[in-house]
Amino acid sequence: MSEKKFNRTTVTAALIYANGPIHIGHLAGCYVPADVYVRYLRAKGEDVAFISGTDEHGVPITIRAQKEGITPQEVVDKYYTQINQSFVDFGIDFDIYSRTSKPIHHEMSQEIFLQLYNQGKFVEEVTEQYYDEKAGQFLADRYIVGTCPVCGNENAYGDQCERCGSTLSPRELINPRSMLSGGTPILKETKNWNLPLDAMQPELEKYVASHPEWKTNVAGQVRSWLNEGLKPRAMTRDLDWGIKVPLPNAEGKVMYVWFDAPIGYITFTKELKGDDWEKWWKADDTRLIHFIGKDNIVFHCLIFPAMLMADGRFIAGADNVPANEFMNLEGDKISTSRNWAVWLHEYLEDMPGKQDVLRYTLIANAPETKDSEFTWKDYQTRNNSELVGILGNFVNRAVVLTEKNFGPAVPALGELTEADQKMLEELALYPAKIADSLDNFRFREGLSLFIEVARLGNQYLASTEPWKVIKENPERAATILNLSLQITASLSILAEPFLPFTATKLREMLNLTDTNWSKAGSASLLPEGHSIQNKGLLFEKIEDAVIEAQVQKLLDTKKMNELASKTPAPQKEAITYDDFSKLDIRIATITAAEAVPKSKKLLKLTLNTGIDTRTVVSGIAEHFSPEAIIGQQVSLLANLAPRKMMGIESQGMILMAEDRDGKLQFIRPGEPIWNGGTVS
Ligand code: B3M
Ligand code: ZN
Repeated sequence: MSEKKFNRTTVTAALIYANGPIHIGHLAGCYVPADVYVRYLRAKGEDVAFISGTDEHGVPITIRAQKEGITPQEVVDKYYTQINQSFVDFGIDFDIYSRTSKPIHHEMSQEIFLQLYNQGKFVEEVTEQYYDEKAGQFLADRYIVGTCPVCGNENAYGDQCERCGSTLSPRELINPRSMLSGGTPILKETKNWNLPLDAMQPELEKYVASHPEWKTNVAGQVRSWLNEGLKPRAMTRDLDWGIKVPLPNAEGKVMYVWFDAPIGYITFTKELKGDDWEKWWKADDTRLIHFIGKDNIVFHCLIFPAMLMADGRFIAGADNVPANEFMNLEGDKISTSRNWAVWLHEYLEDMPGKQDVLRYTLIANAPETKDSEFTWKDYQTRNNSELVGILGNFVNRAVVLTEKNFGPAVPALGELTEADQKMLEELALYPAKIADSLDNFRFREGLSLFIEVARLGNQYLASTEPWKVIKENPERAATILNLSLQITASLSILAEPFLPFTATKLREMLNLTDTNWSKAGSASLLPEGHSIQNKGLLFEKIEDAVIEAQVQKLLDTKKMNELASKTPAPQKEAITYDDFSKLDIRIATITAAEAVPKSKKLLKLTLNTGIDTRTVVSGIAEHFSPEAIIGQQVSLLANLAPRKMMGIESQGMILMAEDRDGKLQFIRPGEPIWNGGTVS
């Protein structure tokens, strides 16, 4: 940690693209740790601004618009609303959650762009860029895909390979193809404004070297970038969705989304703080912390600092960027396109009131040093054995035993035993230990220390047994329960960063108003006679059926994905209308059905065809039981020449559709129609 004295902290959480909902990977990687940290700073009474919002420019937005058949503006409106609501419901307590499409942000971005331009910080360059002639458009970033030169992934984007994490430029892709037309692009000249990161490398090296405290996964990535040698990077694009480049000779140019997006942090601070905003970005005694996922490291540790340095009016780069690795889900990478995710809005609907359970699981498994894994089974175990079994159990016993024996008030504290003293000494150490974990962005460790406090409470109750002592020595029982409630009061303060809903409930139960972090660990948070109120269990056991339903949802997704990856058979040779009109296809009803002896596959069906009653032998015995299909309508190819199967003459053929699994279904009218009705 650097020795500088700070008086306020600007905490940012990544501006996620407003092109899809939030999932647990986003939460575990960025938003939950940011919220834990901010709640902790607030609990210490520090001055903090917690800034986030949606990134509403860039190719990810326009590609989504094309997919959904709506305008980019409609895309960002839809997803901003959804994302914002999920965060509110989940309790991520931003001071502001804004959007980069707002006019104030366009102004701020243009102002900063011009500041760089006027100071001669950009290098203008005419280069050949990929261009899709069919679409009449340059192919920036994600509009171009091809084979990754690093790992061979055939679907790497023009700006990044999602498989190996390499940051790319379109010209590095092998076999590039356009996302717009699928065709091979041509090269065409265009002018762009570059930030000469190569020239800025010494300055950036110095900046990075001044932060030896950065997490190893972050420092490692930054190091490897610097070792490779930074290259100039274009800060403009030939697109029509984005912030217009504010120069006279820049028709059809917008800012690179990674130029304007981080400026969003500054804009939103201004929106939040009004005239008082500048000190949050300019003062020496302001600390800047960016929470992000690992795919955004280079932008926050090198490119944005380079922009700020080039501008010259701001803090030149964050003090820390505690980026996380990725969280996987049930053995597979989380993926929006494969729908392999636990979506926050769905979770909130499926598991009402269980925000803290998810937070707990995500923090306990946070991908702080390496990729981690979310499984529903682990979620259930953490809830049932840790939240219910340890935390909930302790608090419930302390409160219920007190109420039962002494009424809803804190009982008197008598003389302390050696064991009491020892417990209190231990308790007193925890707030500083947890603070040390949180100060150093070790949230998993902080959480497990927090649970140790509840464990300490359970051990204290188990060794002092107030439920037995009460009979002979009510005064002693009063002391034990007084101290148990003091532990509970500490828990209510220490829970705030990790489990905010639970912390609120605890504070209400204990009527506790002064919840500054410095008060935690004290033996005298609750005076004798202070009224308390049981508000019921903190956590409920989660049953197997609930977990199985979630697992089933994922299994269904897996199945859908497998099916989607199979391709339908190619089209057959062309036929004439006359060929087709020779077929006599009509609707008939199955009036009887029976198995064909000695055949696994065949059923003998009797059909009412409207013109006659006839027998058809059909190879569907493995898909349908005879009883189940009597009365059903089917399509019959009626004029297929009769042929014998297993000694039975079949007079026609029933039309079936086969799904990707090879399962058969009848082709039949949506509503019952008359037998004999023709299909043409
Ligand atoms: N929108 C990437 C993302 O959503 C990007 C982050 C911007 S942070 C300034 O993952
Ligand atoms: Zn790759």
